[in-house]
Amino acid sequence: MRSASGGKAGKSDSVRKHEFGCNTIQRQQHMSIQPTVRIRGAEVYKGFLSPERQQKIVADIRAVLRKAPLFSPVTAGGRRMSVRITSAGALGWISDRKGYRYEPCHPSGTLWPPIPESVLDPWCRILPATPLPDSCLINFYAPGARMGMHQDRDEADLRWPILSVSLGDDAVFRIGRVQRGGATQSVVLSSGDVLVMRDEARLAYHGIERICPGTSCLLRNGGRLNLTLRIAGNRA
Ligand SMILES: O=C(O)CCC(=O)C(=O)O
Ligand SMILES: [Mn+2]
Repeated sequence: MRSASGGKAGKSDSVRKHEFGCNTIQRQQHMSIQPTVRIRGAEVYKGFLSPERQQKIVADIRAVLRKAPLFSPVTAGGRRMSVRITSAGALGWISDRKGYRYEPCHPSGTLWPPIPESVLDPWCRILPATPLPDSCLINFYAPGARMGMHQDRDEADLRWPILSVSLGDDAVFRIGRVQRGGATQSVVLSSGDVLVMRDEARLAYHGIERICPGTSCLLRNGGRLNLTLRIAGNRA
């Protein structure tokens, strides 16, 4: 029995070596990171970033903010948003009286700083086969700030995923359907959680109902930072 299967085992061992040693697609599938929970198709990776990685990202984002300070955007209708924003990368999202769009420069006229490597790390680990993002929108929520239900649809190609990193105080994230209105579901996003919206969830309406002050001591003065990595421009 042993020797009979030994001969066969020798052959299948080499097949297995080929499958897991040489076939990149199978290796990626075999090793892919699985979400903790899915909500309306969006993937939530709870506790994905260790406290050390979170601290490194915050330090790197503080350096970005020194070059590209947070600002309070207004909508085309003239309503001031409660979140303050800025960006890193080749393109940054802005909103003003002319509407929503991506721009190569901060409103001060300087180019957005590059996206720090520490921020790219979760993208590379969760989405290894996807080209690198060219935009990182940085949202800062002080207590009381929120973000209304919306779709992310200002990017040139809406098929690419969006990956969002939560840092600091907890937030109640709400997600509905691709059509406006109807039932929604919510999940609490805590510091270090990563959320990915792709495939059927890519165009789902979503928003931040509220943040929960005092739930994290990552940020010296409290509040919540959210980083969304996007492929905003055209990719060949
Ligand atoms: O703060 C969040 O978790 C969501 C942010 C968001 O949806 C956006 O910036 O488009
Ligand atoms: Mn969004």
